[in-house]
Amino acid sequence: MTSAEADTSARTSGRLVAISNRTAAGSESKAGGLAVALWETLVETKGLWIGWSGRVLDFETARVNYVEEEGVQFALSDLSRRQYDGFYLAYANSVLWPVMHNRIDLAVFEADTYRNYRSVNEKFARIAVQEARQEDFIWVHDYHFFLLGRMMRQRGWQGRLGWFLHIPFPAPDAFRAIPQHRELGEAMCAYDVVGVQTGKDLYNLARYLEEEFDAEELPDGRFKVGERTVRLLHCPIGIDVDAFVKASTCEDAQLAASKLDRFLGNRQLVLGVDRMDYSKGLIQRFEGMADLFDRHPDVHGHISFTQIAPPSRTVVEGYQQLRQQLDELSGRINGDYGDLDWIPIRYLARGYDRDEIAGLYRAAKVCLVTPLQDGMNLVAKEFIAAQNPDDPGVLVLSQFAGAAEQMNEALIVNPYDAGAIAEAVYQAIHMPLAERQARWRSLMDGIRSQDLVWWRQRFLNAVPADAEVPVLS
Ligand code: ADQ
Repeated sequence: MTSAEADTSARTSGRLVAISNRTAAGSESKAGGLAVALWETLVETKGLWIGWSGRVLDFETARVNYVEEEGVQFALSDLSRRQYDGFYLAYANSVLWPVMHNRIDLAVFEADTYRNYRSVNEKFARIAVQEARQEDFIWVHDYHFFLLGRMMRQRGWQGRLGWFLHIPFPAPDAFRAIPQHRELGEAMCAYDVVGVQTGKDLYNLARYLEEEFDAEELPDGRFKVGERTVRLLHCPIGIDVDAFVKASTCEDAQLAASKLDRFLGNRQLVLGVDRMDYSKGLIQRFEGMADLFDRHPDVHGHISFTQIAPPSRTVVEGYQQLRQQLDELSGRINGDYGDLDWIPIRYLARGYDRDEIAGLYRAAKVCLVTPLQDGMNLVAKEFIAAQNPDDPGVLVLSQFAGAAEQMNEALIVNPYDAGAIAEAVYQAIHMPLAERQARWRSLMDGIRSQDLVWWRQRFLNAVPADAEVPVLS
């Protein structure tokens, strides 16, 4: 245990109580990003994880199902169809997600969906207050739960309460486009600590609170907002680096890489791995590749661009359209540039497991991570962790991914600029070994020193040991 960890466990005696929409209950390995970060502390403190069971029922229920795994308690609750549609699909993913990713044009504002958002926040606030003990530390996750902390306070919770936002906090005017922004903004201040991914998010959030609620920065760095004080923290999420290093050479990884090899022959692999989401910049990326084929005929037949993008949130408008656009665009590019013995773009609309993905990262000469807007983007970090130190690949990274604040040695591009993507890929495939190694080494040092445990500790250390008793209106 490092001294930072010892410090934290002393300050946070009591359990960790995590609250997130999805939990790791029942998943065989607790390997997904958030689960890795929280799991260790949950096991150590015999903690509690509260969230949605994953089930949607025809009726509303207040029932809580308890599951125990390795001493960790899960308190899970089902959602009714109306709650799932209104809270999850409509408000969280058709209002908050697009607005926070600067796509106000895609937001669908309908008054009654907010009612469901409130009711699901209320449901989990009630469960949290019922299950948590005064000495516990409650750590709420993501945009699904802006209101939950305030609702807990209103139900009498006086203990420590933190919230981490995994997605960007946009410029104040964009956030103001949400009709209920003041209620969301005020509710945020019921948390003792609000964590965001980047310095830019922190700047936007502080400005919003200053402009909207006359928030004042105190000498100790906390913000006074009305009767509350809240610590705003920039806390970039990292990955479990060793797990990815190990995964990249495991049997499943090698198997995936060798399957790919049969297809590639001696062509160089340019790889993209994303959830199919409009924030990930897939259309612009495909256009960037088309531009590369246009500008640089010498790469024809020598590289293969493979994009892995499993569909997500398929019933939300905007996502179906994206699928169709990608189908059309990849067809057009292959039609325009392909040859009897060369398919320029391979686009696989399905997911692969973590080990297989790690094997593909390691096989890639270039990885394209070009979101139009992204809280962090873990693919950028996973790609670096999975590289062969003797012959590392090159990361092409959007300036609008949160990860760009930490990963300067990547080739940073404007994801809207097809020409810039084209030239960055061209530069990457011609980059001399010594330069690739130097860039990779410093990127690897960075993701190692600010990994997943570092992120967790940074957040927990920011929580005041003696969180104040809140004043409620
Ligand atoms: P996401 O938007 O889901 O997360 P990201 O950070 O890229 O995005 O994480 C995706 C995870 O899913 C990665 O671990 C990746 O390996 C995996 N993944 C992606 N595509 C996959 C595929 N095709 N098949 C299999 N696995 C795939 C949100 C925010 C991000 C923030 C994270 C964590 O939007 O900005 O980095 O939370 O805070």
